[in-house]
Amino acid sequence: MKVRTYLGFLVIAGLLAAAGCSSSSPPPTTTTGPGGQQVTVSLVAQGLGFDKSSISVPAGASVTINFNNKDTGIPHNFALYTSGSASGTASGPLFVGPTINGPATISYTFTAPSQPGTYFFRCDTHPTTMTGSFIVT
Ligand SMILES: [Cu+2]
Repeated sequence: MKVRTYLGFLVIAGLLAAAGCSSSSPPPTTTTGPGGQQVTVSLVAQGLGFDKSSISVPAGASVTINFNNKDTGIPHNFALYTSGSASGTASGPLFVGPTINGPATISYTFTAPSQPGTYFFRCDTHPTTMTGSFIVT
């Protein structure tokens, strides 16, 4: 009788501990929906420069860059790298858009990195003067 009561207590205590554990530490979840988000960014190249020094998008988003090269007779593009410097040195091309001669427009579409962080974009024709930060949130 006495032993039976003690065992019952142990079972109840075990159940409480298990319930408490599962409710206090839920499994980690990443909130990237299926297909990700859709983001459209406009980027103008004019006077050998971009109109933006930084572009910010959600991680894993489907990104469309509506690129407008307004420089007559001058080729520009948009290219995304894992990292780079103000002198234009870049590593790890993630996306390289076709170069177009201005005046012209083009739409670049690619998937943003799934890892948040600060990446690097530039015009490959003018890698020291046309650069910016590509921020993934
Ligand atoms: Cu350029």
